[in-house]
Amino acid sequence: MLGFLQNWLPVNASQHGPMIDQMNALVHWLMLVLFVGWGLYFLYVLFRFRAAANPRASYVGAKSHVSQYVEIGVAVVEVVILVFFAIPAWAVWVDPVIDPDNTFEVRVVAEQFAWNVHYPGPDGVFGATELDLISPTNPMGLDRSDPYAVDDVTAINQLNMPLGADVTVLLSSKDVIHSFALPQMRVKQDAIPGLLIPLHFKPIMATPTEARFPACNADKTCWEIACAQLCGLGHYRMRGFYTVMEADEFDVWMAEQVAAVMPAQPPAEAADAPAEDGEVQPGDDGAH
Ligand SMILES: [Cu+2]
Repeated sequence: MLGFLQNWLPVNASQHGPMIDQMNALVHWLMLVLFVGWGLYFLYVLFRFRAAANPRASYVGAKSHVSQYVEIGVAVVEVVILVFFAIPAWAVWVDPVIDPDNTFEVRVVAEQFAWNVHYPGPDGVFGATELDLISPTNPMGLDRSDPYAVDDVTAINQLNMPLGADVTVLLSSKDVIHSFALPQMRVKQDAIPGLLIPLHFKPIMATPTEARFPACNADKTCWEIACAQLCGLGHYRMRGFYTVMEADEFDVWMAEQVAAVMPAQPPAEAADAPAEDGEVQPGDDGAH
């Protein structure tokens, strides 16, 4: 079944992905059994209670208690599945073990109809954001006067992340409910206004060149951030892209972004800056 489904599934590029696919295959098996079983039962009932053999309706109905016992049995099985399997599995899923030395945090804020991305920068702390500061040129409302915000990097519809890191996406929405879907990561989570929802996964495969924006459009190999929840008239064009980079490639890219947003340093401070940044961002050489 899994092999059959994989004809249509996108490539699996996250650590937990195989488990999702396995579950998907099990659910398909279950549905196949139910479909065939109920289909056969339907045909039996059509034949058994056909009008030609039953000219008068029966007003007595079934007298045996079999259906009652079957229903109780089904209820017991469902309680067991819920309490002993589903709830423990959910607890593991929402509270994953994260390697503290290898985390990568990013904020994603959905809006009609785009994905806003906010990286904390080399200091690892997200700068303050203010509703009043939101504008077309500052869709996150980032307050650059906050010391933590000076090195922050923002982007629209393009999310980059390092390979092999424990990624946490802090997801929220500005307006309506959207759904943040990364098919290759087997990740899908509603973005809900007023809530900050953490989402964990670990990319185990770098995005191949042919799947990187914009050349991927022609080959239909893009790794897309799809909005998986009908969110308004422009829902169809709420399309972002994401790229998993090798860790050193990501560091170089991030250093370039930070250099672009950091204000020009006065000469005295500029002398200190490369040494400070050099430890955090190995790819930062020559940026100042
Ligand atoms: Cu949307």
